[in-house]
Amino acid sequence: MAQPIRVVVTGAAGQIAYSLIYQLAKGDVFGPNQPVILHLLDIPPMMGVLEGVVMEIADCALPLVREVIPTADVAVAFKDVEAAFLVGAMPRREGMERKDLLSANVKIFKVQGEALDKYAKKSVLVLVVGNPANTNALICSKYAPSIPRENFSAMTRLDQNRAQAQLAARLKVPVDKVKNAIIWGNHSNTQFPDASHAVVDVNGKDVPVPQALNNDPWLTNDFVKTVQTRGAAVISARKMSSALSAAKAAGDHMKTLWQGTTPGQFASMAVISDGSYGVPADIMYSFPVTVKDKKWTIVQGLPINEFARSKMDVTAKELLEEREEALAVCSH
Ligand code: NAX
Repeated sequence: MAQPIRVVVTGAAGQIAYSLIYQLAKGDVFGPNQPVILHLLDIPPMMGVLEGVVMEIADCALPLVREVIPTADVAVAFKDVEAAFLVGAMPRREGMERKDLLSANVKIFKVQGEALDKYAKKSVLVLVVGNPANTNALICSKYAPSIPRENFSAMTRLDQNRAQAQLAARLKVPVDKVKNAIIWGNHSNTQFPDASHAVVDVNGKDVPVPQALNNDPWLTNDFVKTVQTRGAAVISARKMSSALSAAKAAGDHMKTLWQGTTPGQFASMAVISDGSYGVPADIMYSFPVTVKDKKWTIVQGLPINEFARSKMDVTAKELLEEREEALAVCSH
């Protein structure tokens, strides 16, 4: 059996963490032979709730869990961690502008970046889930200069999973028959869910999704809108934001980083832009990537038509604006 690894989950008393921790504890993400020491960070008023989560982890009687460390102290939470799920953030309250949310949350990610820099393993893989996820990841990485920027990513896997599920339903096939749907850009409603490179397995042969759907105009209309606004649709139905599916996506994302992509498949994640596809550099932009040996590479050479170009530019522009606002907040 391998040595245990230390994994931190922030926002550990919250609703996404409640589903995520179970996946980590039973070996879905780091593998069935990888023991874990769970570091659970939340804010001081949530320590009582967190104690209940710790009790439940014990009551799951899962053999891979070697220790659980609940804390409100970033120095304890980030000490020697090899994987970090940064889920905790302030939720958007009624009447709150996007700008207010951004300024409250980027400060959290500045503090956590500094703590990662000081206490975590230099090889730590950091996944940011808390919103605005892309910009939080950028800020976090800027304040952790001793950790490679490539180790930071933000989650658009939930959007990818939503896209894949929508395509599978339209094609009337099981969801695992569809692959390579792409999310470009920001995890916000400017994101561009792109089905033009997706393929569907028909009797063991990969067929482009646009061909299988006869270039259905749905692909550039309702499909895009449905995926962009799916989070709001869940909130309106459930009166709470996506949690089970968000936790599943966070597990999928980290599993991809830890264990790599399957040959012939790519995954979408927001990573630091190097200018690929004409996207401005130095923003955390969601691209299709392949992963090998815990390192991602942006998939190159996909043809981009005029429709895609305009959608990709809109979401890049939003990320540039968020970056300016976030840097201004952090500098005072
Ligand atoms: P909850 O409000 O249930 O939980 C958040 C937890 O974070 C709370 O327990 C809170 O006390 C804690 N927290 C706040 N500040 C903290 C800090 N400085 N350090 C540590 N913990 C802190 O929210 P939940 O539904 O779990 O959502 C968490 C975040 O995920 C939100 O920002 C949400 O917007 C974001 N999401 C991101 C998604 C994505 O695809 N990237 C999708 C799902 C989700 O909406």
